[in-house]
Amino acid sequence: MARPKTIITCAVTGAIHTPTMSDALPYTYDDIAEQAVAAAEAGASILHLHARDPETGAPSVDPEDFMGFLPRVKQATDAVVNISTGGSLTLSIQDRIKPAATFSAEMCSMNMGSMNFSFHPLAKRFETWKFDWERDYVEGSDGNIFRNTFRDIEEAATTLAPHDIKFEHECYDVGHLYNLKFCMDIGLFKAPVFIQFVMGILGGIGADIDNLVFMKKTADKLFGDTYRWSILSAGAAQIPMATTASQMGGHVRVGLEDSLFISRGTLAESNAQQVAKIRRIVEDLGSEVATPDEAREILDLKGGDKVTF
Ligand code: KMH
Ligand code: ZN
Repeated sequence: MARPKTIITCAVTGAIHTPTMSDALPYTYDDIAEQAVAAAEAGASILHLHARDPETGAPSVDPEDFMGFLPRVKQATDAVVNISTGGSLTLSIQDRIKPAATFSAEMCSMNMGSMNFSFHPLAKRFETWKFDWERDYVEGSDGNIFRNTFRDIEEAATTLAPHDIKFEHECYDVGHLYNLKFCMDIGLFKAPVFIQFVMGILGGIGADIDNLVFMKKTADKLFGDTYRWSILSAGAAQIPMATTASQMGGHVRVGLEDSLFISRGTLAESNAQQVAKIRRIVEDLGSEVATPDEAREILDLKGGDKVTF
């Protein structure tokens, strides 16, 4: 039997937990558009996109900032655009879901639980900062809660339901899988769901193989064969965990949002470099990478002609 194709998602911009300390991380409209297109050309069939203020690099949920790059991405590639609803740790769910609703995206993220989501240890690594807001934001993350209550999730799900958007259910720990199951049981989300196992965030489950197997076994128990899954791991674990997951039948997410590195201690030059690396590994290990249209079929997406940008 042919092995199922692997969908590569690239999270190009980041914003929630990615300071701009690597010059490779895009924050202007031009750079975001160029890196997104290059990532698609390298083999990413889904582009997970955040916006940033093009002057300050700060996280933005202003639809105008998305308009700086979305039409260009759409024109230059047929990749699926997945708009973040994570925004930043300090924004309300109402503000965070505005871009996905405004542009009736094919996909958007849906964070499946409230949690500590901290990157304050990063503050110790830098002496100088590119932008004024970054030190306080990074240092202060030990006092923030990434708020995604059941009420928030319900509000996001019901507001976005008329747009027929496929959710990337971001599950940062085993309990989030149970949250998703509960939300499905009360009718907020329909099978088959697409689950992103998020590993290695301080506040969530650690990025190791035992934990991946546990997440997968729990998802099997809760959702049977009515789900698709992918993995993202923060920092140095990004490519090693994606490699393992791809061998277990999972899809993979890479991108500068979750790791600024291409290998231990070496900064990545671009998003496309990370995509090319995981693509090479997946193909060397005997799987094929899904095209955007194959990703649409696997995930049952509404189609790139149904978005409003
Ligand atoms: N970077 C991930 C760990 C979102 O955009 O909604 C979190 C994320 C959340 O992707
Ligand atoms: Zn994101």
